[in-house]
Amino acid sequence: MNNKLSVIGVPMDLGQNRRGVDMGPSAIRYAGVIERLERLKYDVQDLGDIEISRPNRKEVELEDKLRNLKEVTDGNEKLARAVAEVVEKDRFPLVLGGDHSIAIGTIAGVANHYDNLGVIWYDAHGDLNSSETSPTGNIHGMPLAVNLGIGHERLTNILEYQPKIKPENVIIIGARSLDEGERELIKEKGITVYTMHEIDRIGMSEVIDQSIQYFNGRVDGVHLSLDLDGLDPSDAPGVGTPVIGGLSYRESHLAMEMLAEADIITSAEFVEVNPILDEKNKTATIAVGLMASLFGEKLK
Ligand code: HAR
Ligand code: MN
Ligand code: MN
Ligand code: MN
Repeated sequence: MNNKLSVIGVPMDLGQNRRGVDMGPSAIRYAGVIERLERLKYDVQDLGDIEISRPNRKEVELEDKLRNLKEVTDGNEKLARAVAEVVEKDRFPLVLGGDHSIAIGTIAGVANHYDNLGVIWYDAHGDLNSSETSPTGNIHGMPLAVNLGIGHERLTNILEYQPKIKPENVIIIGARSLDEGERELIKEKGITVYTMHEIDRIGMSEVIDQSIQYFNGRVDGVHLSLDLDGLDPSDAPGVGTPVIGGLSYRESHLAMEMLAEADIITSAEFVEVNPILDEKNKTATIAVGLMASLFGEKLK
């Protein structure tokens, strides 16, 4: 693992309609992320937060059926540039959300440094909607599609290249809430998905083993995009769109430890922590625990 980490916070809550997720980076810092990673002997640089401009209007605005398109685009452009700079300095970018729309910027900043970037999308949702299929107009339900080059041109073309990633290099883990259009896209593109059904049948250990094997020889880097709503709401209550029947803290912890052991993750983001909806910062604390495991913290 790269021993130099750069942490970037993204106080973004405009990709959906519940306020509070913009405080995610503060909650995660409060839960001790920097100190915890420093204890693991990393050179940790905290670059602070990307500035997200608030929409100057009273009512939410839909542009081309997309909520807050301008602000989400602008924020992601800034994030993409900041992340690209980190990668160019040979440091590991660790991005703290913020709603999941920020994966548009994170992956834009990372993907052009690789020929074949693999992506693990750890999430209850597929985030494969576009304005045509989205039931909500919320951009946080679209970032994986955008990274595949599907969606509004202003989003797909951030940093002026597209697509960012290939469908055969994506693995979704934890899915249990997929919209009709998302299912169709998964079929059409042949995207690998481990739904809760498969995870229950074969176990997380096998899921991660298979994922590591699948990526081996196929990709030259792996980005982990971890949406805390992939976890069950009993473990991670502080998220905007909780879905019951999710992954436990234990399964997630095991997944992170196995990824650490395999040493395949080259960039990561932890998103959708909403401290307003949380119980005593439990979700941010769990996020930090998962990050520590991902970066090699061991019990013995
Ligand atoms: N699929 C629904 C939509 O598009 C819900 C998306 C919820 N998204 C997240 N990201 N929290 O995973 O609106
Ligand atoms: Mn998501
Ligand atoms: Mn989700
Ligand atoms: Mn651990």
